[in-house]
Amino acid sequence: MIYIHFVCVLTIVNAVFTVSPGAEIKTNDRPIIGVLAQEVYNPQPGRNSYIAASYVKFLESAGARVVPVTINKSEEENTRLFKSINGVLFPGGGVSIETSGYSRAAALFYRLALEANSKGDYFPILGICLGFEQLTLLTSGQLLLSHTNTSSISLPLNFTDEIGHSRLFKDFPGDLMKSLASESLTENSHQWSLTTANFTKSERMKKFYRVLSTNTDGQNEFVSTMEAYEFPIYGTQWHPEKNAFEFTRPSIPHTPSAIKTTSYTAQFFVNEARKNLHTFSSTEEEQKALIYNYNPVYTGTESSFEQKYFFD
Ligand SMILES: *[C@@H]1O[C@H](CO)[C@@H](O)[C@H](O)[C@H]1NC(C)=O
Ligand SMILES: *[C@@H]1O[C@H](CO)[C@@H](O)[C@H](O)[C@H]1NC(C)=O
Ligand SMILES: *[C@@H]1O[C@H](CO)[C@@H](O)[C@H](O)[C@H]1NC(C)=O
Ligand SMILES: CC(=O)N[C@H]1CO[C@H](CO)[C@@H](O)[C@@H]1O
Repeated sequence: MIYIHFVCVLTIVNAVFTVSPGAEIKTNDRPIIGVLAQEVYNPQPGRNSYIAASYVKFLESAGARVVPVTINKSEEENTRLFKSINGVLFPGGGVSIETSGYSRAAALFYRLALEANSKGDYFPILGICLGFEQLTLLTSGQLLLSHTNTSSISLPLNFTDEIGHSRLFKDFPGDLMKSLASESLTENSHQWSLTTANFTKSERMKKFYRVLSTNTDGQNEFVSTMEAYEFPIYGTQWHPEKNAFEFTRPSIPHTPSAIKTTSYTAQFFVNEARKNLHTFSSTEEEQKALIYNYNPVYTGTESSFEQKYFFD
């Protein structure tokens, strides 16, 4: 391994002291990951918030189970949930990154993750699209986003010189990296972007994140993939989950390399969650929290998501 995360080093050191020499370092092979819900446009009884099912399938496909983080949970409830789960995903969507229930939950999980990781309790976060934008606000404390012409377009990734240090892409096969750099395998569905110029203006962003790839809408270059230097925090402005699980838009690629992009991104993030050892206090509490208590609804005829989970 060329690069070891410093928090990861702390975890390994702890493990070395608690297991006999030569024994396997403890990992969690039953990871449970929280996915943030967000407000719907037209609330109805029982349908105040939703999670697009593609994010759930994305995580499940790599061996994780999912717990929904619904928007009405109190800070106490979410703090308790944080101590029970092994990572959190901030999905894409269309709510405010300043005032929504989604943004409140994201801010709490982000703060708790920084605290936990600083103490050697490895807790990963993946922000996708809106989740990437949310991470940008949480880290910089500023509204750095610019309008871009990037709704429904798939693009190749323009990898930066930093790619050799990347943790996120480290286990991607070489031929897939070549395809990612030359073929349009990453679907973009956003109207706001973090331009490279605005990233560079923010000292906090520059200190915190390594930029792994950029893209352009023809006018402005924007950051499309970033990972924190010292925390297991990752952001993609593109949608790794859509390639395998969403078919509603012609811009979503489904070639074999596109599907591998979904798989390797999911495996990377779920493997990060395997380094976290949080557990629910009882099997009953775990069972009650899992997304298996809800049924996805077919929404592909009326929305850009094939299936959604709805919540109160
Ligand atoms: C980010 O870029 C936009 C231009 O797209 C600009 O209006 C805005 O002020 C920039 N934000 C910062 C903090 O520089
Ligand atoms: C936006 O980008 C598309 C290509 O993805 C292009 O056809 C269209 O003209 C662009 N629109 C503007 C306003 O630049
Ligand atoms: C890729 O990024 C470099 C700078 O990092 C830039 O010079 C080049 O034009 C970009 N290519 C594309 C296709 O955006
Ligand atoms: C039970 C409850 O408090 N429901 C609220 C959850 O949040 C949505 C959106 O903010 C409200 O509309 C519900 O009333």
